[in-house]
Amino acid sequence: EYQGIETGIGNTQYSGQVNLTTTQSGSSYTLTDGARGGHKTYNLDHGTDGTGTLFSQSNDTWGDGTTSNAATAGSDAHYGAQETWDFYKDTFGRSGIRNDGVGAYSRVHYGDSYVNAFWDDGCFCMTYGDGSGNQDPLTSLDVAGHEMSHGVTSNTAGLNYSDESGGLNEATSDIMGTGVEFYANNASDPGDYLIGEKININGDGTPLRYMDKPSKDGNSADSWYSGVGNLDVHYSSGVANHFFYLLSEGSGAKTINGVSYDSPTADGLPVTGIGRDKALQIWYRALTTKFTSTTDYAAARTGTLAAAGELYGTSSNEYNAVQDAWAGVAVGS
Ligand code: ASN
Ligand code: ZN
Ligand code: CA
Repeated sequence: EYQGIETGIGNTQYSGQVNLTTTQSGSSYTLTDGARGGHKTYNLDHGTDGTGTLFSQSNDTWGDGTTSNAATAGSDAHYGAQETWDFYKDTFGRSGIRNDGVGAYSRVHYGDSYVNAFWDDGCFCMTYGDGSGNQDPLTSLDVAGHEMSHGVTSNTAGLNYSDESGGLNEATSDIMGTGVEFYANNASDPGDYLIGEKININGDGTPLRYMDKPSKDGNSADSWYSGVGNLDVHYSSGVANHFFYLLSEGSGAKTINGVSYDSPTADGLPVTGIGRDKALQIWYRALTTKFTSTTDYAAARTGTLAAAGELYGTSSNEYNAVQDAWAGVAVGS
């Protein structure tokens, strides 16, 4: 029977109508991405273990943009995996989470009213809940990019998921998830420096996290202080998220894709941004060649400076901006 890689249509909840890479086997189509390591998307249908069933149907148009169609979340998850793969490949030349060309898999509709999404190194897979009450499914692009980036971190620096290294692990996922969102350049979900702005996780339409001024969430740290590593890793991440925003966009008020930001610095001094593309290159090089499991904020400063020096030279604007952005979050001298 015929077997081949196809381009289907996904009617997603968050990203509008998109192209999805699928596979045709005879008269059926599945959410199997033959162009990206065979990444598959499964329906757990409220289960909490195993893989459930691979999304499979007799035509190649998936979901209807609403939660009443199970394949809508499947479309968002498949799209998120596809864009995350392409982001890493096109931005860094990385081929999949382990850089070995092998795809992972996604599972949607995990459990009942589950308000989270997570990467699991054991199954080499990612999982999405449907949310609870008026919260929405956790299948947005930045969440997909965030979760898969935990796999990248595990396979590179291996940052321990506690203390300051845990904050750096979380921030790496927010930074790369944001990179994915900007990379996808989707009109329904344009790039921003907010995390989880689409999923109504707080029930009042506010995002989960803010990179320009992390304390806007009521919990995250804007800047380093002794003891910041005792915070939950999703709050100690604020220091590095703020660093990344400052390095990319600079301090002060700014509007990007219709979202307004304001990013005051800890030292009151201005930071001139070098653009997100260069900031991503610096962070990725540090993650993959400088950071280790025990890297803390002081070492992250040293590592990103070394990366910037190698990429742009130690007397470059980029190198100086890394210094200024860390000073802006009270890290280092
Ligand atoms: N969604 C959460 C995260 O990626 C899951 C966890 O607590 N690790 O941070
Ligand atoms: Zn995370
Ligand atoms: Ca976002």
